[in-house]
Amino acid sequence: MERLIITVALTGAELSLKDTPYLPVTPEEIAREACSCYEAGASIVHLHARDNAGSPTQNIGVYRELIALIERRCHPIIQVSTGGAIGMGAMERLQPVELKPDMVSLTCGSVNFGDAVFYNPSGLLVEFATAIKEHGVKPELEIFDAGMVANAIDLLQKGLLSPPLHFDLVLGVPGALPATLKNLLFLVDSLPPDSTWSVAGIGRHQLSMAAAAILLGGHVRVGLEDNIYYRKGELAKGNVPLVERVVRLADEFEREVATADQARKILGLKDQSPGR
Ligand code: KMH
Ligand code: ZN
Repeated sequence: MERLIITVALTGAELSLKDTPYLPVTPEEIAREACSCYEAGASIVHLHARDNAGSPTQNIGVYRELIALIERRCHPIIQVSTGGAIGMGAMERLQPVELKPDMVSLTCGSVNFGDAVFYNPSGLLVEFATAIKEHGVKPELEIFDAGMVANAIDLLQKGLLSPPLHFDLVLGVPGALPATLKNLLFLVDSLPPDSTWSVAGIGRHQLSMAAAAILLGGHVRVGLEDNIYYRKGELAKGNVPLVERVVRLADEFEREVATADQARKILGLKDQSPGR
């Protein structure tokens, strides 16, 4: 089996220190956490930036500072969110693509997100995919619900995505596709041939979905953005314990963990991001 790529989603945009005191918030904290996770075995860091007040921001300057702080210490694959936070406008969300990070996330459709709606209509998808392609960045296609795979294939057929595609199957968001093995298998079966994929189980499903992906030959995303607990009733003391647990699981199943360089090869990324 291919080596296992571990992505860590460090902080997200929907959580605050009220949810967990272990959330990295300032650029310095996020950068330190990113490199601790890299040392622990994560090869991709999925980034959301925060402003001085700790609120989510897609400001290009804040992302520039955050990426520079990380790259001063360590060299993971940098994946910037274009999802931003619920309620942000399209142009606001798209800003950091101009930094030409190694990867950006691209959610492939609208979806209920608890009581809110994460708004990604087809026109926005075309606009985002066009900008991502023009900047030469590899998208990670975020799939929260089954119909989103069809939307991704539509973008592929429009020539806005370059195969092989990389998907992140996000299962267990309240209002979206539940995190079951059947749903995971169904999604994996519906991906275009030669695609790579990871799974992000939300909340208590993070561990079971990670184990399934290790066994199925997929890749794994963990981190506080998706799950703040280590086990029932016990907060994870940061992202590192969540990454370390996946490394231990992979070791038990004799699946080797990819370094960032090996992950770059698996994903077809250039050695170093251009333009930064
Ligand atoms: N914050 C969520 C609304 C992404 O990073 O691309 C969406 C999100 C997805 O976090
Ligand atoms: Zn995100």
